[in-house]
Amino acid sequence: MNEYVKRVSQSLEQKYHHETEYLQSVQAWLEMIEPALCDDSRYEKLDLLTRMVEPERMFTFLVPWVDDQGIAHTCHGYRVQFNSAIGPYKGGLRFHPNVNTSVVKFLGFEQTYKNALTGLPIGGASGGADFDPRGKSNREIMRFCQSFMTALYRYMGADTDVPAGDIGVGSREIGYLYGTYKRLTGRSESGALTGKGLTYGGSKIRQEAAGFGTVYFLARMLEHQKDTLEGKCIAVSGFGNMSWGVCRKASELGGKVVTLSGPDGYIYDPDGVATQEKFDFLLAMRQSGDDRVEAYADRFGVEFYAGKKPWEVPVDIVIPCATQNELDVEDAISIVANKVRYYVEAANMPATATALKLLRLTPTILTAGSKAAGSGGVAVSALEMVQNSLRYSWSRSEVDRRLRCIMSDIYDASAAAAEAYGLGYDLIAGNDIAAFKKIATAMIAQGL
Ligand code: 2IT
Repeated sequence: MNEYVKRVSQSLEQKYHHETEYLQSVQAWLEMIEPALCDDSRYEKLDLLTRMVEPERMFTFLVPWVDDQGIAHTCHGYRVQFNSAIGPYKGGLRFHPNVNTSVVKFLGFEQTYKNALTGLPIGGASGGADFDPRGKSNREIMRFCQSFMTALYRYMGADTDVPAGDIGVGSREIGYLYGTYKRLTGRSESGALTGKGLTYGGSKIRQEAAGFGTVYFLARMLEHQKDTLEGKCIAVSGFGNMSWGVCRKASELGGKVVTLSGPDGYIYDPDGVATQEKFDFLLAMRQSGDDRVEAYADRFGVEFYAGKKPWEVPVDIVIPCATQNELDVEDAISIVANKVRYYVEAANMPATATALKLLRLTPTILTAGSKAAGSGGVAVSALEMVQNSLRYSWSRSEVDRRLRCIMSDIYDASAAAAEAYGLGYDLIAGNDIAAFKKIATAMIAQGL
């Protein structure tokens, strides 16, 4: 291993040994970008790596709120402003009980490199709270969002830091957050948050973008193999926004998503999640706040496997859409045994380090990482910011066309960088190297 990489990695490990997700994501990336380090002696001279793997700024705040029974609760809120080399901080807010400094730092780190290749001027950020939206009433959600925003509003803004949704934060939460931001600042600053509703500055296709983007990226991988989605079976995890978009676009292109999952287990639908009724049911299931996928099996009379993960199902394509580390080495072994041909990450860091290594090193499986394939959501967020600054709104087909071009460009940049560094068709390394070089160039140009 390169001496400089080793030093940076060891120093992080000493300082942040308890932040496992953050270390896992940074260490995997350091391994990927190593071949590009000898390109420019300034990377080391300016200690660029340290400044690229640690957040420029981060803060935590308390979020007190009162439930419907009048009982007070105190949650912990976070915002990580990771990197501003190429634009204002940009990234989602996650409301989930497992949110902590390690999770928001790993998300902010991945977001920085995900955003870099969209071709739009956005830096990287992430944040959220250890609030559990499960089973909460609408009024409780609103009060929580209002309290959260009173703590965050003075540190964000269209040219500073632009939050959006993530797990547990959808259009309803963005509405309450935006409404509170507007009251606190007295300004209709639509570019301060993305994922807004269509009646007050949101972009068409934003809701679909995460899943559509992943399938557009996958379509380029299939094309490279002179193959198509027609007749392919896909295993998907989760049943949120990302999964919903993947099901819709995959079925439009002739593929069939046969699994969905939740914390309770997974469902297997041999006919595919492929009708409007099923798409709508996913949204209703999500809105119920129950976080159980069994409801799908009850509704459509398909099998439900309690406590199991969908990776045991033999399919052509695997697309993890749920959350970090949802796929471990045993899952990877069954994916290999099932002769899966494409492994495309939609969620952030869905595989453990060993599981990903195993999948990448299996020559019959083509792999793509979430910093490339999972960037459709933030790409359309950036297009939402463009439309807000124009005080204009593009048509669905216009936004969709731009999203498809962006995903295609990310694919090309990843494949080209892999090729240039003699890494063959390693899209994950290619994507990390291309994004690294873009941010490094911007940071060097702007001085220390
Ligand atoms: O992981 C992601 O890209 C997001 N949660 C969306 C971030 C954004 O700013 O739209």
